[in-house]
Amino acid sequence: MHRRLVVALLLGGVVGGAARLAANGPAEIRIGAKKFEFHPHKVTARLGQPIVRVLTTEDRLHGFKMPDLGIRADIAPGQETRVPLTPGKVGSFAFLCDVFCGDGHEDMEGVLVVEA
Ligand SMILES: [Cu+2]
Repeated sequence: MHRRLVVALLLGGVVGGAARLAANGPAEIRIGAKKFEFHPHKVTARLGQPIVRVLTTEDRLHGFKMPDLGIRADIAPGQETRVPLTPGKVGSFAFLCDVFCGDGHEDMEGVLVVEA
């Protein structure tokens, strides 16, 4: 009798946890791109907590590259580019535009800070 109650409580906990995860989902971090900046250019995330970068552009095609994490994507006008990530290590990770977009292209960069 007692044992059945414990099992029921455990199952209830698991189901409840799954529902909460589904309801919340990964945190969305919106990053806009335009000549020649990302805004915000500094974003933060927590170690082990899933995020989705939602990338948009206000003017033309840009790129989104994170060399340290092996991530790259296009940011095209009129679209949202969704880039999921579950940070696996603490630190600062640069992102940059890798589609030449004009004279200030080389300065178009930002940083993702992953905190413990
Ligand atoms: Cu560029």
